[in-house]
Parts: sequence; structure tokens; C-alpha cells
Amino acid sequence: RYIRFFYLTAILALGLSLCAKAQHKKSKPNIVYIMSDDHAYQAISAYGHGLNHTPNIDRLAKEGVMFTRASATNSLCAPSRAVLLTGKHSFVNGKIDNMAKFDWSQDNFAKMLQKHGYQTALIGKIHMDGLPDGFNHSAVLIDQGEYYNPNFVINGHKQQLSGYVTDLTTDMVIDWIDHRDADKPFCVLYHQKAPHREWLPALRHIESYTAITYPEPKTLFDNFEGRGTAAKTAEMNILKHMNWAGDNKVPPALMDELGLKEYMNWDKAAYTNNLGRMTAQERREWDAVYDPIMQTFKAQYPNMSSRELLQWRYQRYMQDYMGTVAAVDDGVGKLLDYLKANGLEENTIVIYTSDQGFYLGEHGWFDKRFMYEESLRTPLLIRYPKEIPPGKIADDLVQNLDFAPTLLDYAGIEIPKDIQGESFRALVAGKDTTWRDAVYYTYYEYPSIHMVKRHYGIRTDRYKLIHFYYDVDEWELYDLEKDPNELKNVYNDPTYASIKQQMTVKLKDVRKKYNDSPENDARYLPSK
Ligand code: SGN
Ligand code: CA
Repeated sequence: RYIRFFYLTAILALGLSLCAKAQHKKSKPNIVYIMSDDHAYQAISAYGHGLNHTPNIDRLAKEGVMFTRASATNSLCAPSRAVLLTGKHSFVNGKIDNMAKFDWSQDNFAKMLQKHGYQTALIGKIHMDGLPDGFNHSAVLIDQGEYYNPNFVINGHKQQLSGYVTDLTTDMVIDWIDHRDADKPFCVLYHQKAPHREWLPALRHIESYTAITYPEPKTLFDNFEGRGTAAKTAEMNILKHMNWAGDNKVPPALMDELGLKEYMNWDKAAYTNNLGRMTAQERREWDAVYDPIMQTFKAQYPNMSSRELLQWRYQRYMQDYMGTVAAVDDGVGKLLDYLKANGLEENTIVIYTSDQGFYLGEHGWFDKRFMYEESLRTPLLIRYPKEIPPGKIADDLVQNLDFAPTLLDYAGIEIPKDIQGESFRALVAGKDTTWRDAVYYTYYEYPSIHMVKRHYGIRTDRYKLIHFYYDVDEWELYDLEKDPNELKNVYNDPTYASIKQQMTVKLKDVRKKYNDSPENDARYLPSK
């Protein structure tokens, strides 16, 4: 009898533990966090700018939520990644610019997921020194990484892979998911290098994308009247500050022939190094498309006005930029198909975003850094059918600061008190309608490439207040409803006196809330 009782109890216990395990598995969603580098929301067709087609990223909008006003807290690569990992502002996590060291010993959400039974991986661009901490598997590019036949550091070991970086990154992500321990939930950070400078598309896309003529933004010839010193002195103009060879793919020999000067002293070297990574066959295919473009340019150049030159460079820029986006979109399609084919569609949260926004010729600019709309705002699309209704459009002021707490929330993990972001899980499920009414922004990398001055500020539903400091002391206020392109600073306009007053108080409160201060600003100034 005792033996029978023993068996029964053992069977019951086993049954219960299997149930618990199944329950546990069921309740913990998988996470695929896709982040591209410098991917402007204007270059995702779901956002409606009509510049390109991204059918696969658009699937996320159709089947999930699309945020129209998501933003970064500091629009630069490595700082944005540090905010993602820690859920804390730059002045708290210490990674204020691309140069500052990131302290991997501090806590991050991947480490927390690991402690709660997740398997984690980081694949692609991270732009930080040191072995990533919090990941069971990492395969990362070195610094900015390379487009063709790139080097990866795979779990600490450097290796050159053959192929195109965007496709390699996608394939490694799928391969890692495919070989995971299926008994545990997983989280993979799928970080594309593209569409970062110097915009080298995959060979399968060069012919079609170089044939496109893009509409010019209204502000391509902006003269910055009505704005302050920072916008006037930034070095992000497509005509004046782009590289001829590295960016526009004008061969160094042709530059010499036409008397074109390097703007950055690595311009010609960038071209030689980037194209020098291709195999002979790849190079032949590349040249077959780009040589004729350069021959036409050579013939036209002597008669081109500076206006026409800017127009030509804008087209060259957009063709290559959009060409690199195409492979990113292919990758998203491949990943979504994989999840579907493997029964992972329902229980996997798929997020698509960028480390920041980007200028596609607005104000005559490329690059980012500013708190103005195009660089502040990032694309953000999330598919998770269990909680997020299809086709939802959300205009809430969410930030990259919120990713860590949101993902912890989905994983059922308590959010540490020192995390500064907030979970938007309930918000996006339609269960909570209260949300912050202002986002806080800081930018520090000055003096540096592109010369965007140090600033901080807040953006609310309708207004934006910015303070530029260090070598200037200038304030800007924009009415985004009346002036969506931010062409007129109304800080000193008497009709905005009370708005200015309210925004100034709000900025002070927000700085206090996040523990930022003039002392912090001073602490991060370059040493004299
Ligand atoms: C490089 C680019 C810059 C870019 C920074 C930071 N110049 O320095 O245009 O702003 O990276 O980009 S390049 O000539 O070397 O391409 S970030 O996305 O990594 O922050
Ligand atoms: Ca970036």
C-alpha cells in the first residue's frame, strides 16, 4: 500500500511540475528586439512619407502597433544603446556620447532576463568596447562595422565572415533562435548596422535603387532664418559636409580629375577601404552599376550650379540610403516568416525600431543629434497579438528609456526602482490611459563631428523647449502644431509668453524628476 501511495504521489508531483513548467513556458513571451542604425521613420512606408516601400516592416504595423511619436533621449548610437540596456538617462548610466566608456558592470535588462530563466543573445552593432555582459551569445561588429565581408566578434573571438552585413546579421539571429534551448524563453537583440553611413547597399538592390529619383523635401534649401546659432553652425549639410567618395561613391581618381576636395580627411580612404572589402566578382557587379553614374556626373559637373550639385548629392545619398534599407526590410520578412513557420508567432514580441531618427535632406541635412523632430523621433512598431490589437496607431510620448522596463514587465519581472523609464505594456494593451505629458532629451557630443551644440530640452504634445549651452546660451521654443517643420523659434515672441513660462517650469520639474541638473551639465563638459 505504501508503495502504491509513493508511486501515486510521485506521479502527481511529476504531473504538477510538468504543468508548472508548461505554464511557465506559456506565460513568458519570447522577445525579438530589432534595432537598425540611423533608420529614419520617413524611410518606412507604413509612416506614410511615400519615399520607399518596406512591405515587411509594414507587416508589423498591420498586425500590431505603430508609434508615431516615439523618441530617443539622446540621438546618438552608443548612448541610445546604453539607454536601451539600462532604462536610465545618459547622465545616469554614464554613456553620454560615442566616446565615453560604457560600464558593462552596471545592471541591464538582459542580465535581469537571464536571472529569470531567459536565454539571451546580442547580434549586430553595439558600438561599445568590452565583451557584452548579459548575453549567453554575442556576435557583434567592431565599432561601426563594415558592409561587405565584415568582421564580427563572436563570443569574444574576432572572425571575418563572407557576405553582406545585413543578411549575415539576419541569418545569425535566425540560426541562434533555431538552435536555442526550446524549454526556455528567449530574447534576442537583432541590431542591424544598416542604414548607417556610408550606405553601401547589397548587390541585389543597387541597380533598382540607383534608378530612382526621390522627391526633394521642402526644406532642402533651408537658410536657417528664424533659428539660432546651433542650427546655423551644424556641419550636416549634404552639399558642404558630405564625403564625395566615401558617401557619394565618386571614385578618388575622378575627384582628382574634377578638382573635388575631401571634406573629411578620410573621405578617399573610406571609399577605398569599403569597396576594397569586396571580392573581385562583387566589385565587378558594383562597378557595372556605379561606373556609368559617375561617367554621367563627370560630363555634367562642369555646368552644374551649387543648387544642382546639392540636388545631385541628395539623390545619390537617398538612393544608397534607401538601398541599404531594402536589405533590412528583407531581413525582417525572413525573420517573421521563420517565426510563423516554427509556431513562434503567437508567443513572441517583435519590436522594430532605430537607435535614433535621421535627416533625409530636411533642412539640407543628413545625420541626427538634434532634438528637432526628424532626429528626435524614432520608428517604433510592435507585434504581440496576445495583447496588442492589429493596426493600432499610438501617439503617446514613449521613449527608448522605456524599453528595459517594458520588456521586464512582459517577462513578469519586477522593475527595479532605479530604472527611470516606464513600462508601456498596459498603455499599449489599452488598459491604462495615463502617460507622461513630456519627454526629456539631452545631447553632449560637442565639439565633435557634425558640430551639433550641447543641448537639453522637453517636448510635449504641442511644444518643444530647447536650451543650447556651453559656448552659447540660447533658448528655442517651437509650436509643433503651427510649425511642424520647426522653422520659427518663438521663444522671444510675446504671444508665446505664457507658454514659454509654462514650458520653463515643466522643464525644471522634469530635470528634477530625473535627477539632472546644471551640475551634471558641467560635470560632462570637455576638460579644458
Ligand atoms: C561616424 C560618421 C558620422 C556619424 C557618427 C556617429 N562619420 O563618425 O557621420 O554621425 O559616426 O554615428 S563617418 O564618415 O565615419 O561615417 S552613430 O550612429 O554611430 O552614432
Ligand atoms: Ca545611429
